[in-house]
Amino acid sequence: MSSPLRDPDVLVIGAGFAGLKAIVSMRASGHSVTALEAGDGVGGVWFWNRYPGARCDVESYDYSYRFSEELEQEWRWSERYATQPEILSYINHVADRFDLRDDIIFNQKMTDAVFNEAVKRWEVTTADGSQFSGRYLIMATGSLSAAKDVLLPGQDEFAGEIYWSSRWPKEGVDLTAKRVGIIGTGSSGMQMVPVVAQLCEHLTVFQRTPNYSIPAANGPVSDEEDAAVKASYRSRREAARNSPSGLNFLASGISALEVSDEEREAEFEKAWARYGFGFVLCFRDLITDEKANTYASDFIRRKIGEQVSDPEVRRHIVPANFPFGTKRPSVDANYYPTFNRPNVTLADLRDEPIDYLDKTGLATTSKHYDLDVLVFATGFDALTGSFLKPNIFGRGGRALRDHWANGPLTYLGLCSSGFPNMFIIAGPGSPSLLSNVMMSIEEGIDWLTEMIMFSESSGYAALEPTVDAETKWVQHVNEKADETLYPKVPSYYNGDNVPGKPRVFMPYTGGVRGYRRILERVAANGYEGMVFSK
Ligand code: N01
Repeated sequence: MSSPLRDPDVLVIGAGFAGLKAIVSMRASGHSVTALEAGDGVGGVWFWNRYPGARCDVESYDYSYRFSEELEQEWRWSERYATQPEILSYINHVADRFDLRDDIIFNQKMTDAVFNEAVKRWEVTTADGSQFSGRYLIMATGSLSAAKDVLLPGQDEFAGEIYWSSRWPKEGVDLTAKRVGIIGTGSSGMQMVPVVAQLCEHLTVFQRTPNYSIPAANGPVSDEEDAAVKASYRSRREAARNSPSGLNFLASGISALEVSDEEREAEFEKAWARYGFGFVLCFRDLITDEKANTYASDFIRRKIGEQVSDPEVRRHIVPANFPFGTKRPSVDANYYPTFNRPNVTLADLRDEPIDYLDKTGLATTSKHYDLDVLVFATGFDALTGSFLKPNIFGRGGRALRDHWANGPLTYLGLCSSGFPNMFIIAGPGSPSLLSNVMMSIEEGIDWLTEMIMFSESSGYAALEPTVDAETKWVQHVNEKADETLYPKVPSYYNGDNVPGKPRVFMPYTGGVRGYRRILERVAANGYEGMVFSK
């Protein structure tokens, strides 16, 4: 095994799904590559988010690499929705199978990246002071990897244990006979609650905004199902590539408004029973038309209510006042019935906001909850956090933080003007979090690799988007978003969950297929919007 280069052609930051794919593609295109990874193993979010119940809410066969048919054929998923340990095993398998560790340096958290214009190289410093450089910098740092900072009054006083879902200890946590509190009811909280409730003595769930969730309908994958997927994997991947979301669901072409009540109800029942996250696609206008969405929201509220026996809990837990899907919905396994257990309490923070923590627990404005363990499942500085936490300086010493002060500015969600040879994977302005992110990662990196090859074969040393192309792309992202209900609702898509963050809708809503067509057109036109320099 050779040691990774300190000054390769390409520096990749992160060794999660995107970082590993970047190594594979950069090697294949003849580049030397080194990935710097903050953790001591591969996996990115799947390395850190080891909380009880963590699993993927995209189907395993779709949430996996498509770059190697051999890999597709040899890996055997055990469940429709894979658990975090299974996904981490898969990522480790990929790293081993393709000898990717040869090009990864672990325990290296990037703190600074500076573009040296004289030599046209990115100079990177990590937390322990180590220095690296690369002609290209690929930020494969993830859209949901920078945990949101939440500090409650008196947090230091609490004598119990505090954990974060996004940094769960590798060695696990013994919750037996403990009084546990979980703050947050997004996907992480909702996945954790049913599992933790079975492990601990008592669980209190501190909920601020009740969200919508669809049942996962998870289950083991039979040998017959596995064989069937593997026999037609290419067509499955093609269908996903040509869908709006990159999931294995084709969007319905039918409006929820143009069918009878009975037909609509039947379609909702079908989606509820099987589609999971794909519920959003069961009619074409659930995210664009308020009336269509109201039908879906009412249906889901009814279904949620039916799972909860206590009318008082039901009153608090059924989401209201915002349309289904506009804030990222969850896909759950037994979340709502968990509140029928005698050892589970729901605390509604809209009625009783958190006041402070003290030695023995958490006080809301109306009650003190005695706790041994407090878990923060409070989410992420989504889409921009992992790019803006490090100090990144582009041409003329301009900070990315300043360039993005009023919201992220990208061309195609892949690069930013003034930051030559720096590329971001599944970043703001790409379908990213509105898609099967595995699809967006692979498509984005394939396209970038082609563009780099084009640039080099034409004798160029640096490339970046023009200001004009970037401005028009951001405008287009906003216009597409304005055709939907997304911008109307507080969510992390809009930056609303982080105090002080500019309110801008960040992902691209034009769909995986629509986005790819734009990428193809840009490439066919000689990478219009990019400026290449010798
Ligand atoms: O984070 P979230 P998450 N006081 O931001 C609450 C992906 N994911 O880690 O809505 C009290 O969704 C906050 O309340 P509110 C998936 O894309 C995927 O759960 O802001 N409460 C909310 O309830 C997901 O969408 C999988 O009012 C506070 C919760 O904390 C994304 O990651 C699995 C608070 C945060 O929810 C993020 O999910 C897990 C405060 N100060 C996650 N601050 C897969 O299956 C926040 N909250 C692939």
